[in-house]
Amino acid sequence: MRIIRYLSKDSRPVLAALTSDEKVYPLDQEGFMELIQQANEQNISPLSFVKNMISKSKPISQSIEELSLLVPIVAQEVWASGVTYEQSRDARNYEATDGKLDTTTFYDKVYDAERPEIFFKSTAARTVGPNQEVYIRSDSKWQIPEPELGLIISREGEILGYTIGNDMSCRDIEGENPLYLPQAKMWKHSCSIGPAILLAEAVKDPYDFTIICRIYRHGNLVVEGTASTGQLKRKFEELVSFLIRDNEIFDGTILLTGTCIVPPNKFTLLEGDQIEIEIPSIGVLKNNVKLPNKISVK
Ligand code: DO4
Ligand code: MG
Repeated sequence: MRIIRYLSKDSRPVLAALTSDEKVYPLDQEGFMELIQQANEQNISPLSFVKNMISKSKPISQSIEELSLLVPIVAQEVWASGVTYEQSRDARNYEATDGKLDTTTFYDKVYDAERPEIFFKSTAARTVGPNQEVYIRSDSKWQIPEPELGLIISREGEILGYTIGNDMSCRDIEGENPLYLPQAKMWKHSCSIGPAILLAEAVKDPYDFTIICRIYRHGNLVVEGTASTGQLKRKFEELVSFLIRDNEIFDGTILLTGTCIVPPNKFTLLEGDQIEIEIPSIGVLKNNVKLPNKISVK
């Protein structure tokens, strides 16, 4: 069972359940966390709560493709884990050593350390949903999408659901100096989330998600990669426990779990590219790339 949000004909956001046969049932709740709270109040699981509600209603006539989808949860904060996959460690080493790979780095260290890398990625205002534009920076020449599984977590750190995230990143800015990480990771429209939240209860093995990334330029497929959350070095609970340690997070915080697909080193995103990130049981997150008002950097 998945949860989505879409814009009604009269431009109101609607929360809805999306069943495995792709039927859409509007729900009464305003948002995902309200649904979780009401299920808790009734002492039943979110999945049973949603099943009860849709058993008493009818699906809408439109298909999911016909809907104007919104970000499935308006998360006040999005956090992200880094260097949780070998592929990311190797790519970070490549950019940090100017492609020479002649020395070990702090990326090797963090990959093996007990403490994971966790950084602040986005706020609700910077985050976009399905079919909205993600932006590239005007002062970077090496930009990529980072396709990642996202965890939706409660303030206590319970994993409530899974979604797809794009941690847009600038390889040259981060490679120049790790202290530039916030600029390499966070700017307007640098994070995309969606199209749905898969309820955690509906997932047998979260280490068995396939993640696929496709990038199209002028309609041609120019990058394609596939990976599995089975390649993750850490456990999701471990990442969450470090995020909430001595910290206070909001209900419905998103934690991205790191990238395991890196486009070829020569590749950079350009305005007009189309990014698709697919996790088959969740959906396909599609975003076009835009270079907003270019400002000249001296
Ligand atoms: O160290 C930088 C962040 C890496 C990252 O975002 C990732 O591995 O997904
Ligand atoms: Mg990342």
